[in-house]
Amino acid sequence: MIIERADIIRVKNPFRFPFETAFTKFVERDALLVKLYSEDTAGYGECKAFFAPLYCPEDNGTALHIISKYLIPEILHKDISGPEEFIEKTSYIRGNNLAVAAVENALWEIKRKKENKSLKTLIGGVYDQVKVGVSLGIEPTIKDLLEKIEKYLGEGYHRTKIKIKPGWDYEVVKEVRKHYPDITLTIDANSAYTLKDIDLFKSFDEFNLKYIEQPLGENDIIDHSVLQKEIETPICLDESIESVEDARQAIELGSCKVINIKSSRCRGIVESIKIHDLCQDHGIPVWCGGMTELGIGRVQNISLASLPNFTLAHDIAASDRYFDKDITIPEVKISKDCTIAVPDETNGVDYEVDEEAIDRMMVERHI
Ligand code: OSB
Ligand code: MG
Repeated sequence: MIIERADIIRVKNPFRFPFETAFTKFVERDALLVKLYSEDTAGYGECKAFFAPLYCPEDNGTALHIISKYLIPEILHKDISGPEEFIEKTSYIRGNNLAVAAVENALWEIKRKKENKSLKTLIGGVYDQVKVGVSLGIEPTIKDLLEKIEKYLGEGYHRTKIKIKPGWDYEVVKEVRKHYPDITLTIDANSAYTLKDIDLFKSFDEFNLKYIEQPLGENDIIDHSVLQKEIETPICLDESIESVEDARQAIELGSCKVINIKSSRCRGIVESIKIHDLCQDHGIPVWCGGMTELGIGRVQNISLASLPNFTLAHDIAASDRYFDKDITIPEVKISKDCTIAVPDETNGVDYEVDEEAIDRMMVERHI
């Protein structure tokens, strides 16, 4: 495929409600979109970086720099066979996984359109539907959180994840468990703790959590392996896993029993499939993480989650979990049993990019 043109579009889409994590309170999705044109098709990739380097070292500014200075010149007016070759050609670029993944994701879109296949078919997905959970932020009060939980349980979400941070942890989880003794419950610390907090993590064992997501340092696998040996509850790594090598080391050290795969954090779908396969070989279940993405990223996540070892509920909520208006037609909706249908050639499920919505949300365009 020859890439004839590349646009980078920055959009802002307000959240319906603020979403607070251990590292910041989000009020909107500020995102870069990469649009690649090839002959009569175009494909979008959504960059999952945020407005500041809070979740990982990248932000929208670094991603814009890396995409425009290094990544687009590797493909513009060049004949490239597809996402795998792009990943190979750009392997000299250290880190900057969110930037690389945005371009890689756009190349997958072009590839699937040219071959008239779904992403699910291209990557070997097996599920027709994927099960979804909800990630709930830190709220002003426990009462507010309980109301949110009630709302999303009412919508049928299969797993409830609550964000924790120092000062919003044990008592909150205890109260939630008291009200909902039987729901599938998980917590996500986004790296807000250290091994000094080991007693806190031991105390969570009484709550029968499905897993505890990323309790310790964002690059750490050593302390996590110590912690995992001290607690019953499985640890799920998020931030710490950026490559199949990270996953191999974490599995060998016993640093986790579950992994959350975000294709963005892992440099794209090519590397994510390798992580998925490795985890499958080692009996480590995976699920698809979220970055409060817009519809373009959301829809790709649905397809990625159709791989066989994605057996736990995903952070792929409906578009209306975050937004009044999303950028796909149709928007992502959940069915009554709280699953989302995976687009493929046979079921007629397909999403288009809503160019008008993008135009309305656009704040910058780089051509
Ligand atoms: O750690 O999983 C995370 C959102 C932003 C950054 C990191 C995380 C999250 C979420 C929300 O938990 C997941 C979603 O609904 O997209
Ligand atoms: Mg997480």
